[in-house]
Amino acid sequence: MAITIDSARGIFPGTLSADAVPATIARFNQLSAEEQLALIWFAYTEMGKTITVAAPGAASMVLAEGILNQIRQMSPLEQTQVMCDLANRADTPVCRTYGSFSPNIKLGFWFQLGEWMEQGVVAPIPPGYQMSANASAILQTIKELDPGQQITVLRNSVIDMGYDSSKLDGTARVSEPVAIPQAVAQRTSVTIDGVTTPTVLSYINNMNANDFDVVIELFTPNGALQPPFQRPIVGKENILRYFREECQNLKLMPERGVAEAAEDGFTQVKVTGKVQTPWFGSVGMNIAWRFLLDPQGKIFFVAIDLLASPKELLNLMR
Ligand code: 45D
Repeated sequence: MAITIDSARGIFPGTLSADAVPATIARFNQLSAEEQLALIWFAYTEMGKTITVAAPGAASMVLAEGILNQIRQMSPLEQTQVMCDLANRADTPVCRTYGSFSPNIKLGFWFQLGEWMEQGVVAPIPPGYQMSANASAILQTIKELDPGQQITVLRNSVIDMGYDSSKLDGTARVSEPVAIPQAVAQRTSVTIDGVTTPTVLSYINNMNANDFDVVIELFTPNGALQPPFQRPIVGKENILRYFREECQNLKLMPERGVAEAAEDGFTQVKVTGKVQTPWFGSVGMNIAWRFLLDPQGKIFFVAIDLLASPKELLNLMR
């Protein structure tokens, strides 16, 4: 049977990903907009006690400045309405602008609103606000997740807000400028216990150097990359755009892995380790990479999974 992207998605089927993340998001999405905002507020402030979020770079803030200043000028009631519109994914000018933002700009936008809510510049969650039993239960679930899963729930809830960007054809996407790759002299190179596959090492080292033009050449023309909890992104052009928009300044810290022969001369490689996002330098997310390389050593498929637990870092079984 010929290898397809669909069949590739099933390699290393014993890999347990953090199903609690999509399950929690699904429960969150059932709440009213007002409850969603309150819940995220409480989750975010609670998390802020143990992990610190880094302020976004100036370059990305400039891109959100227009709607941020608009919101700042509004009455408290209007401000609350705008935030509810975002949670409701309504079709309004602000929601359309937000929908055109890349994930990092969306996060930067909320980071600023959060600061302003704290300072009282933007309508806060009313003091003494009582969440419904349902929302409280979801908050409790979030508090019990590990930090890597908590920040993923938070990120995914923010990304889904605003007007659906897939309906925004014709509107330019707004994303951070692409930084130049790290100078060769400053680069680091990883070692992975059990894996010496050059393509895999080159993938990790060049991702860490933001050298996406090199990373993309490791893929087959019809290759695919599957981010956590997402459908595969197919084809070099789409993957390169994704790298530029969403993968700058990540820190990939693989620890161990296995490489073994697969059918048709392909090789499958599973690597586990930690990844840090520039947003939360102190959080090491538990990650698996599941690569399927073609006979020439090019990446036909790679899935990135957020693992269910640290125990999964040791699971290298087929
Ligand atoms: O609604 O090899 C308020 C890939 C209240 C690439 C708020 C990868 C109201 C290939 C608090 C104001 C990328 C897949 C909201 C590897 C309200 C590859 C604000 C993996 C919303 C390894 C909330 C990368 C705020 C990974 C400000 C796994 C929330 C990256 C902020 C993971 C939340 C990155 C933030 C993650 C979350 C980043 C900043 C999970 C950031 C999360």
